[in-house]
Amino acid sequence: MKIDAITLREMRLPLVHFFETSFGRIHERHILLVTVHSDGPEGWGECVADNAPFYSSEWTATVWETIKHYLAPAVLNRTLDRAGDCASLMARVRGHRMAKAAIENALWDAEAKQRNIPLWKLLGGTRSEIECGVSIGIQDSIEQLLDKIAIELAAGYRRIKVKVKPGWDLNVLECIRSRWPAILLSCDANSAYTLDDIEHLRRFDASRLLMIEQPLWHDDIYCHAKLQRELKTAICLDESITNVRDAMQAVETGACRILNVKVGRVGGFSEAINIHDLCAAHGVPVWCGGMLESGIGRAHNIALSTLQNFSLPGDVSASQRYWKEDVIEPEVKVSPQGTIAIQDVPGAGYRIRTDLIEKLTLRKETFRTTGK
Ligand code: OSB
Ligand code: MG
Repeated sequence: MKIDAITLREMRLPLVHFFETSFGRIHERHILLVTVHSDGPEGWGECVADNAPFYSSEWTATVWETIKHYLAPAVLNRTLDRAGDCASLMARVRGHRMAKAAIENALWDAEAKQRNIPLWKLLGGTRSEIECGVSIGIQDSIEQLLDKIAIELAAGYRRIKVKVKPGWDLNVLECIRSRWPAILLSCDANSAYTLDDIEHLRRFDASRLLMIEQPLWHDDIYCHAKLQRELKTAICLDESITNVRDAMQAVETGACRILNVKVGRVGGFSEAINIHDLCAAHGVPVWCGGMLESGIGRAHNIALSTLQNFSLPGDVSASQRYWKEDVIEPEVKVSPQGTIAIQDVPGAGYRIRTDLIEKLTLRKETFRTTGK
């Protein structure tokens, strides 16, 4: 396919409920969307960067400028056999993985439609349904958190993950465990602890968690390996893994026993598949993380979750948990058994509500090279 133009837009989507992690509380998302225009059907991609550099150093402003000045020019007017080929065209730009992923994933979407096959099949997926978990933010009180968990369990979700931070951790986990002794339960610290907290973190073992996600620094692997040796609970890395070499280091040093794959964090589907394959070869299970995506990114996460070694429930849940109205049709629905059924339709499997997206758009720019 020949890439004729790229449209970048920013849309604002208010969350149904605020979302709080150890690094802060948000009430809405500013989401950048990429549309790739080629000689065939157009492709859509979502950038998972937030509008503040708290989860990662990338944020909406850096993504916008990087795509405009470097990534779009690197791929415009190029002809690609496979969407994944764009990675080498963009490799001169260091980092900026979330920006790169938005472009690469839009190309995968276009390629799947052009080949008239489902995106999940193009990615190498095999599942006909995926298992869903939920990520529940820090609440104003433990009672509110327990109420939320009860609602999600009644809806069928198969794994509950709660956000933790110093002061909102052991007490919370103990309350959850005493009320629900047998559920799959994990927690995510988003880097809220240090190695000085080893004794404290050891006490998490009593809650029999499936995993503790990213307890230490966002860019660390070495100290996680030290910590993992001291804990019974499996560590899962999220922030620290930005490419397949990070994954190799984490797996081979024993820094984690489970890995969270977020396609945006690792620079696109190709690298996500590389990490999936590496972990499969080492017998390390992975699951698909979420970044409060709109339906466009959510559909991509669903497709990725169909790969064989995505063997634990992901943070892939129903549209209505996040948005009053999603930008895709039908919106993502989860069955009473806590699963999403995979559709056998070409592309990402959902219709994009361009009228609604237009209404939510704050700014929009189309890049093309002229005169060639
Ligand atoms: O660490 O997994 C995380 C949301 C924003 C930033 C980081 C994380 C999260 C989540 C939400 O946990 C997962 C979801 O999309 O529901
Ligand atoms: Mg996480």
